[in-house]
Parts: sequence; C-alpha cells; structure tokens
Amino acid sequence: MVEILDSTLREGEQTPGVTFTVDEKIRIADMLDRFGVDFIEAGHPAVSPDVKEGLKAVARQGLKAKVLAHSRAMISDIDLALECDVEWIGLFISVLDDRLKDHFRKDLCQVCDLVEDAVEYAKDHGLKVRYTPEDTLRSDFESVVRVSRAALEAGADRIGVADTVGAAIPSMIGPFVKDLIDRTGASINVHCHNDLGLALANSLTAFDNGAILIDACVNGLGERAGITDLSELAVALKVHYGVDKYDLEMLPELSSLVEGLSGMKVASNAPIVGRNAFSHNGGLHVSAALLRPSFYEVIPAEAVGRERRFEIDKFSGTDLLESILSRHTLDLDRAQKDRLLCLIKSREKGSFSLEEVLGAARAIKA
Ligand code: HCA
Ligand code: CU
Repeated sequence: MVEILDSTLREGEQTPGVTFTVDEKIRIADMLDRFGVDFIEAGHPAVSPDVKEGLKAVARQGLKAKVLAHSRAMISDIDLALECDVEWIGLFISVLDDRLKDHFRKDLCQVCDLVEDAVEYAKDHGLKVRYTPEDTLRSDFESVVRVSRAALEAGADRIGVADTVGAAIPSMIGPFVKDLIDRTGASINVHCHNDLGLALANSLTAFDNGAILIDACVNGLGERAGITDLSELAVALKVHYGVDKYDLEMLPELSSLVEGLSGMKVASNAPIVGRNAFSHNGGLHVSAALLRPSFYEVIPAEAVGRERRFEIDKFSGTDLLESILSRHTLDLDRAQKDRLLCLIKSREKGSFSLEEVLGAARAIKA
C-alpha cells in the first residue's frame, strides 16, 4: 500500500515568498493528520530557531502521522533534530560528479564515509533514517548505487530518489527506480519537482516501478515550480489505484488553509481544488453533466468536497436553462425560453450570475 509524505512544512516553506509561524505549522499539521498523510516532513531545524521550534511543536502533537526532520548528512544537524524528538530523519547529500568536485571538494569514497557516519549516528540515537542522494536522477547511477548501499549497510531504513530540478520524464524515472531496487533492495521514497509539469506523472511512474512512498505538498508548493500536488496525487491514487485511506473531502479546506497562510493563490484551473475544477461551461458538456456527472468529471465533485457548478454565458444551452428554471419553479413557455436564451447568447464577453438570469426570466414572463 502506498504512503504519502507531506512536505508543506519543509519543502513548502522553501517556496519563494512563503513562511509559516510555529502556530500556523501546528494548524497545518493537524489538518494533514486528519486528512491521513502517513508522514509529515516538518522542517530542517538548522534553518532558524523558529523552524526548529516548529518541528519540535509538530512532533509533540501526538499525531498519527510520523514526523520527519530534514537534515544535511552532518552530525550537528542530526543533533538539532534529536532535540526536537522526531521519529524520523531525512538526510541528504548529493553524489553528482560536478557537485563533488566543484562544491564539496570530496570524492565519492569520502561522501560514502560521511553518509555512513551520519546514518550510523542517527540510528545509534534511535532515529529512523531516510537517505537521499540529492539530484538523484541526474547523478551517475553507479554512484547512487554505491552511496545507497553504504547508507543501507549503516542502517538506513529508506532511500530517497529526488528529482531535485524536475528534469526527469516518466520513461527515465521508471527504470531508474526499478534498477535501484534490484541493485540495492532499498525501500524507495520519491520526491519530484514540477519544473516540467511532470511531478505527478513521475511520482506515479516511480510508484508503478516499486517506490513505496510519494512526497507531496499542499497546493504543489516548493522551490521554484514546486513539487507533486497533494490533491492531484491523492485523487489519482484513488481513481487509478483504489487507494481509499485519505479523507478526500478535506482537500478543499486543506488547500484553502494553506492558500491563506502561504499567500500563494490557487489558480482557477488548478485540478481538484481550483475554482473551475468542477465547473461546466459548453452546452454539450453541461447537458451531459446534468444527466450524469461522470460524463465530464474524473471523480464526482462531492467525493472531494466540491460542488458542481454550471457557468451561464453564451456557451449555455437549453438544458441548463431548463434545469435552472425548474429548480426555481419558473414556468416559461417555449417562446419565452427562446428569448431568454437569445439574451444570454447576445453577451459577447462575460458571464451571467444566477440572479441576473432569474431576473431576466421574471421580466420576460411578466
Ligand atoms: C533540498 C533538496 C530536496 C531534498 C529531498 C529529500 C530535493 O531541499 O535541498 O531529502 O528527499 O528536492 O532534492 O528537497
Ligand atoms: Cu525538493
């Protein structure tokens, strides 16, 4: 069974322009927990005193979700995480050739030693450990195998595959994950950035190829273009894999809580939680959706806490008018209905509010 790690409080807070207070983090974590995420990545304690406080506060909530601290593969970072009483730690360091040479000035062997030491230290102090070779997908595969084996031998519980710059496509990440599992036997977590709009596709492909956990953020927050969107992921898992363990009806409130606290507006056409995600417009769409919503909805609006809406504008047809008139017990004859429809279709730009249409209908009837 798949697991979801929500990283709104860590990766999400790295969204340019977004910060959360400790109290805000507690509110978000509480809602994520009720929604049912399996893990909450609640911060990187070396970032600032309040990030550390936030992590500690979330870890103390007694949530069902496991709380994970993000950390460089460094003893001093691990010590900070230990002070926060978390159950899990996610260690990361890159093994990308150029990063080793030009940034860390270390060879692969030295980085493997460093990872081993960090993992052993964290394990000795009672933590469960995920180790991620950052930018996994653009790293040399053999280096990833080597460092992953070193981490696993030192006791790491999971290996993270991170598409750090969102550069992967499904046909790359699928075989990569599969081969990494074949070569190391690791339990894989996957973390996909959305720079090419492929975060969800890549995440699901990793899952199809054996990954057991997918990282996500509410409203797809995260560095640059963000990471896999929690709503999209949870609904895709329900629709295509029959995953029933998340309370999908909570998605709109979760999204609007984070929208409010982050100040990052959700686009109208965002899947699942966007204003238009369950609004039907074209005459044919509306008449079919009135008859049977599934003709034009991937999941019923009600199943994800949304209401189905029908836009009234020049694209509207007779079926929508009939449905509005009968719901408001307004009895117009054929000619009156034609006049009303003509009126609606005569507006070149913009749509009608329900009140406007009802007003026009009453005027025509009078
Ligand atoms: C970062 C990197 C990270 C880490 C993912 C992980 C990424 O914030 O520096 O630790 O599993 O995208 O590689 O978010
Ligand atoms: Cu990331």
